[in-house]
Amino acid sequence: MKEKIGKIERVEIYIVTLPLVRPFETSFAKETHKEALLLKITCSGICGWGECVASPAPYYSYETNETAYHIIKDFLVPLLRKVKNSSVNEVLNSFKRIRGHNMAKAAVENALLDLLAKKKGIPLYELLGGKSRRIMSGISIGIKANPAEILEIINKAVEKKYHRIKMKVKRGKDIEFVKAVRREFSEIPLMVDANSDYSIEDMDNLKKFDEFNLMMIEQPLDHDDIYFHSVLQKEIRTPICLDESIKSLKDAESAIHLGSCTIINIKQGRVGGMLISKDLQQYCSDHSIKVWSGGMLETGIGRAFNLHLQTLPGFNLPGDTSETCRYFEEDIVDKPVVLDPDGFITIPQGEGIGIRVITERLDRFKTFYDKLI
Ligand code: OSB
Ligand code: MG
Repeated sequence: MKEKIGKIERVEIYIVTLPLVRPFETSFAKETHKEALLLKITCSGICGWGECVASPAPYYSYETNETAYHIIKDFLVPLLRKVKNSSVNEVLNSFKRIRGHNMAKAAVENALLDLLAKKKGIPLYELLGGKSRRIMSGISIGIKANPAEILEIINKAVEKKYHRIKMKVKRGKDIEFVKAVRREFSEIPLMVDANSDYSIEDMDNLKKFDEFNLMMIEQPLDHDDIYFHSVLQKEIRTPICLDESIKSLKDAESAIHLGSCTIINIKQGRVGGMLISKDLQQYCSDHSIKVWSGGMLETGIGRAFNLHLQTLPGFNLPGDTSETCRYFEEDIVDKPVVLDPDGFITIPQGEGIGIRVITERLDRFKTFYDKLI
């Protein structure tokens, strides 16, 4: 991205809190609301939007919306203030001095890319070098009290033609639950996500997943582990997909060289943005590692970034991209994500991310606001 950004006129932060249609439970938390930090950057009267994928609590990653606010306000925005004739790449390079905090950095990068695409009058996927194509869909089902509840959700998803089903598992809510699903749905593309609930001592239990013909098991071991996943992958047939453990290109290189996984869940927020995601996808392609785009229960803004990302070559597995109505009754954007009759999702075609924020809803769901420039 060599294009100059121009003088930044305004940077605003909103935190919105949206009720979830149903609580979302993982091995680490049960969420009833989505709290999202949104960033709006205005330049020559054009505004770009970004969404930070952090949560209020540091259970998925150490970042929270509060730490993201701190990093954006006290470190990233001061660097943005210096921008007069810099390109997006130069700005992102200046961010490298700040260690970690990928989610905060990604939110700023998101807004700059949306802004740049709008300035050029092109959709974001075109700016990224992606192709206009419909993308595949997939749902992520939270942990439920019993298998019957999961079966009911899968029934509806199959009717809607979702391309794959992911179910969350944790110790004690795993093998029997998957067995019950496979009994009813012997053929559906199915995978599980453990969000780091197991340790290498659980090897014997993890081997039991092998009989269910799963597409993959996502992040079985520690959130920052790479080595023990390589030990596990040698013992189980089910392909391992890493999520939490991959926060940079270097992590991916280590994991691939060690044989810790054959699939990577690329969440653009977790790895620090769309551009690094593109590099990561290319690196994985070069090393025969499959990738797909994960999700973080994003509002329509973050969801749009995930959609555009998946137009890049290499995103050939269905990800965690599902319809807005599975999460929110009212989103803050004008175009909810909906499935076509064959289960595919059409990319918004306007300039930038291709969707607009509904001001009235932003105001109604806003729980915090600050003007940083
Ligand atoms: O591990 O992929 C995950 C949601 C929040 C935090 C972590 C994860 C998830 C999901 C949901 O699985 C994905 C989505 O539907 O947005
Ligand atoms: Mg995951």
